[in-house]
Amino acid sequence: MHELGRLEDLPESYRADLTARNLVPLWPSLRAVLPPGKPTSRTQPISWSYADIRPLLLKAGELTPMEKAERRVLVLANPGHGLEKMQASSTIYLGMQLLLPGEWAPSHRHTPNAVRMIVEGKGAYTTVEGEKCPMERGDLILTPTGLWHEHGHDGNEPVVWLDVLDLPIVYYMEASYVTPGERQPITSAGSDRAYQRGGVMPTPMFTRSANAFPMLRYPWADVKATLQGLATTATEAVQVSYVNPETGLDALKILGFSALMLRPGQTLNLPARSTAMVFHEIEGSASVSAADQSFSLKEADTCCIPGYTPITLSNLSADQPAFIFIADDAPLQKKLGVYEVRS
Ligand code: GTQ
Repeated sequence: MHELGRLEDLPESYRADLTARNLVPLWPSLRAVLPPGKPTSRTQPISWSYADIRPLLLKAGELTPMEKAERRVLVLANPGHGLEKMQASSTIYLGMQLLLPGEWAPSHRHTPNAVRMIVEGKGAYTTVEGEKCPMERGDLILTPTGLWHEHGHDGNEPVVWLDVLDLPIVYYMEASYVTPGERQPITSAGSDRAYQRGGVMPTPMFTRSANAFPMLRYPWADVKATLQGLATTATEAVQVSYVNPETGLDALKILGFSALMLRPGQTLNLPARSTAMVFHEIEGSASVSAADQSFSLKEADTCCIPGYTPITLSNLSADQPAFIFIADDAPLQKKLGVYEVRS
C-alpha cells in the first residue's frame, strides 16, 4: 500500500479554512482508521493477581462505607485504554466488588448488562427483579439490561465477586444510564433449579416474551459437573457456553460467557479470533500465552488478551484439572457481522 499525503503537505491556510468549518481531510488519517490486514488495538495483554487486589479491596472496606460507595469496586483497568477509562478491553469492564457482612448495596437498574462471577465468601445474595440469587464461589449471576438488582449479605465473612459489564460499549454508544430504586420484595427464587438440566425445561414457556432472561443464576456445582462429564468424552476443548436455556442463544446480547476445563497437563491452542478475551481462573492454575506474553493464573487471577491473536492455554498441574471462566464480545461482533476466526 502506497503512502498517502500528510497533513503537513497541505498549506496552513487551507488547513485553517477546513478547521474553521469543522472539516477534516480523510487521507492523512485513512491508514490509521483502516490499517491493512489487522486492526490496531489499544487493548494490551495484561493480568491482575487476586493476591494484589484482595488486601486493597479489604482496605477499601475500611476506608469507604457503603453509603459513600453504593458499589464498592476496584476496577481492573487496562493501561492501553488509559486507566481513567475503566476498560479491560474496548467493550468489557471488569471490577472486583466487596460486600461486608450486614451491608446492602441499594437497588438500581441500568442499561449496561452485568454478570457476576463469585470469587470468595458465603452468605451474600443478589436480588434480580425479585428473584433471590444466592452467591457461592464460581456461580455466575446475570443482571441483564434494565432489570432491578441489589446485593445483600446475611453471612459473617467478606464476600468478593468479579463484575463483568458491557459498560464501555454502552457508554460509547451514549446509551449508559442508571435509575435508582427501592428495596425489592423477594417474589421468586430458583430459576437455577427450574433450568437445572439441559434438554428439559419448564413447560409453561410460551407466554414468555422473546426478550426474557429466564435463568439468572448458573450454579458452579452444575457447570463443573457438566464439564467433568464432557471431559470423559473425546472432545478436545472441554468448554461450555452460558446460554439462555429457552433459546439456546447467548445468555446476554453483547458479551458472551463460557467455562472451560483443562484436563491435567492439557495444552489447548485457540485460533486467532476477532474478539478480545478475558480469562478468570475459577479453580486450579493455568498459563495463558499470546504472542510474546505469558501469564500464570492462580485461583481468582484474571487476564485480558487483545483480539486477532492466537492463544495457548496450559494447565500448570499434571494431576488436577483447571477451570477457567471466559468472557468476550462475540455475541455483539456476530450480530454486527465483524466476527472472524483465523486458522
Ligand atoms: O453491582 O450493580 O462493578 O452497577 C459497576 C456498576 C457493579 C452493580 C459494577 C454496577 C455494579
